[in-house]
Amino acid sequence: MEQRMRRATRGRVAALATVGLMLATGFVAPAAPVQAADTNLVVNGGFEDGLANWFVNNGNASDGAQLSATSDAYAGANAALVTSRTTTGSGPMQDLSGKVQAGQAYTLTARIKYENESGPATKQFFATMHYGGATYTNLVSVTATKGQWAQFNGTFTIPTTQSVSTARLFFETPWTSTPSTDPALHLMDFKLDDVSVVGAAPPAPASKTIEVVGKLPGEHNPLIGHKFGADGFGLVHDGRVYMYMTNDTQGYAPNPTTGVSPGINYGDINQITVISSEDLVNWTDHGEIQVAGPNGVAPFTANSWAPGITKKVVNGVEKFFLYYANGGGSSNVITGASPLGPWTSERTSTLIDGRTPGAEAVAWKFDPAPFVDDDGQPYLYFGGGPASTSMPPAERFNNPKNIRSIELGDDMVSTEGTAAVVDAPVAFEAGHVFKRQGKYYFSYSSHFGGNDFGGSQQPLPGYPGGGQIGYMISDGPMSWPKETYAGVLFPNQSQFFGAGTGGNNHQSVFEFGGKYYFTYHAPTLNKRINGNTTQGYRSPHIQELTFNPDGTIQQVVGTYAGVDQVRDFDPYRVFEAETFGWSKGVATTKVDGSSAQFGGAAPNLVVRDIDNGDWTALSSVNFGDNGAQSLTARVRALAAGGQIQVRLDDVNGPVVGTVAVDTPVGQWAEVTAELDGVSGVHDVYFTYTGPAGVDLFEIDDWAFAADSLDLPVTLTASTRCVGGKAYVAVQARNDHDAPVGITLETPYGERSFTAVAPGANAYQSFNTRAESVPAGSATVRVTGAIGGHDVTTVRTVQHPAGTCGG
Ligand SMILES: [Ca+2]
Ligand SMILES: [Ca+2]
Ligand SMILES: [Ca+2]
Repeated sequence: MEQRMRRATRGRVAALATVGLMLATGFVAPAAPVQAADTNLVVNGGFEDGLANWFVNNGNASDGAQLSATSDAYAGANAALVTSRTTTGSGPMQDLSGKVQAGQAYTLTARIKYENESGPATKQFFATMHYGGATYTNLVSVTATKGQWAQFNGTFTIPTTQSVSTARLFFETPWTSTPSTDPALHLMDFKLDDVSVVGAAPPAPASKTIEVVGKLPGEHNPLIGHKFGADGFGLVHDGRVYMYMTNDTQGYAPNPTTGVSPGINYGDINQITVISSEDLVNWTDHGEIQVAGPNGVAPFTANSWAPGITKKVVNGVEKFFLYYANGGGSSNVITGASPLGPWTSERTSTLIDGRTPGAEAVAWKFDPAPFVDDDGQPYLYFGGGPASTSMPPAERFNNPKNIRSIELGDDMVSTEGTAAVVDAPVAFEAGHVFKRQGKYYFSYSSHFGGNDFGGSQQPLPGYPGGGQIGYMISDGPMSWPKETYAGVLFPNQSQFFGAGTGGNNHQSVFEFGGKYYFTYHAPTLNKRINGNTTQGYRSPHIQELTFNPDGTIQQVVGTYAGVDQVRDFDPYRVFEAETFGWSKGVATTKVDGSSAQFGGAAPNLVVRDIDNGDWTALSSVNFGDNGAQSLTARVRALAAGGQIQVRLDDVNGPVVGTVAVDTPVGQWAEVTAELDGVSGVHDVYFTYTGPAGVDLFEIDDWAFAADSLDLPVTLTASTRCVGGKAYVAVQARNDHDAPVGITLETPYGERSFTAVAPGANAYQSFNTRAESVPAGSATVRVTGAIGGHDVTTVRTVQHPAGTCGG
């Protein structure tokens, strides 16, 4: 094997820096190494999917070529054709980073052909790996005869010392510095087909699962403990609160050994995380919306920070409009058919950018927050960052005039008119508006001060300090002079959560069930993972918002306790297993198919990374007076011997049922367990047990079944003779502790009774209009309520034959 170094014409320092970063996370074997079968690491090696997964080697700036599909294939319908090569290294490339491993041996095969008439009779080709920087290694070579398919077929072993965090396979001709002096010899076109690299399966990616209990039982902040989420924006719809958040988990990469992740990199974030709750304590994970980036809903945007959402009926259809910051330079919107999508982009360029009238001087055209007024007129608030340097430093700090309000079009995806200044004191970012009792409230995050102002500046008396949430009260949604400033709504979160929790914040306000709530973020989960050190990964929090009689707001105090649970959890339905009050050691992942609870348009997730000792829990579940009879779970066993224990009120509480996950490994199935003595209101812990060191199973959804609810009733039926006719007499005594309705049905007629009191009878004697009646039965329907549930009990009662005068 020949190894050589080349001069990288650019990017070497950056590439090496990346290698260093990746080294910290990439090289620790999974906890339970399994001898996996050899795997082909090349995707679309036969080019039957066209050029998918292939591109032209671009390791040096001078590299370049045209890559196309050709029907002149060695096998199948397609091969790749490379033309217009500018260097000997200019050839088809596929990225195998994260797949090949140091110290492993691989077998490489491929077919190659060249046909240029002016080319040599034979030509050597290399399959080469670019390990980043200037490190290239020729793996396998073949000498082809012009016009014939030649076969690469060889093995290579990656040295144990080789960094493979960047590993890109490509095909080339032998290197020469000035190939253009004889292009027919060095830069010929060639065709490639049937590429494979077979060897050990790729290593499992490092786990992102949060192993600590990040949300402590009994506490309601942070909202979730199994992932991060920042800049939360609350939307109330159809009895649920939806929280849309910047996906801080996207770049989270804890070192497998130290557990510490590199600091957050906002530039990595192009997804928005969605969770929802009907009680503000048990939150369902709806996963991430791939908003931006090449595979995003709006691929013309790169980032998706600081979401803001609202709903509006447009052309008779209720739609959901999700606004977000495309980095600092612009803002955009995507449209949802429901709060959970599906999502589409009605635009092909950003909504707010340097062309937006009135926004030209705004440094950061980000943090878009929508607001729809009672008359249906929509507005958007956005902006932030350092103010114009043309201002005197003190004014620049105190009244930067860097936030804007603008009218949205009726379609919600366009703006109208010119943006107006929001003159918020010491404003920096995170504008938001809500309306209460005819007044408009604008809140925002204040500047941290420092070097933006050519020296330290002091806020004017009454103005907010650094990194606080201030607010203003106005009579109009577009009128925000500095005089409308009303004070600090929320100090910096570090005041409440201590060391390591400072930094930026971003708030929203929503009304739910007659109360107002304030959302903010704090890196409290990050802090619980790493002690007092945090790396900037933020978590969503909620506190109640309380108003004074004059409409001003009482300053919010951040607590781990959070807000009260607004209603008990109803267990008697199918609900997603990715719904947690609290959890330990689990993660979630999106799966194909729709949600059993939220319907066909909604994404569905499952709970994964379930190890022995992990658990999930629900807060304040109401089983009713009659209680639960069974629990059914939809599960996929991943190992034999897994169990789900159902416990009440504590992770070590009494076991009231055990579900054996004894279904075939790898298949989704339903498992059920009988429950014993579960009634009333309890926290419910699902504790997971089984063999150590392996993932036990995944869970999709749960359903509790209530004890069969029967209304107690005592029935009698007899026959008698009146006036020469046979009668069937039916009597039903209400043995329930509340009034019930009773209907008595016979072939000879029926009669209904309402509100039959406890202990009272419903009685009717039905005339058969015959001298005799054969033995038969009557049907009795009893309707009433048990533990708040409407119940109908249907019973039958036999009567004997009867004859008059016989
Ligand atoms: Ca092929
Ligand atoms: Ca786990
Ligand atoms: Ca699910």
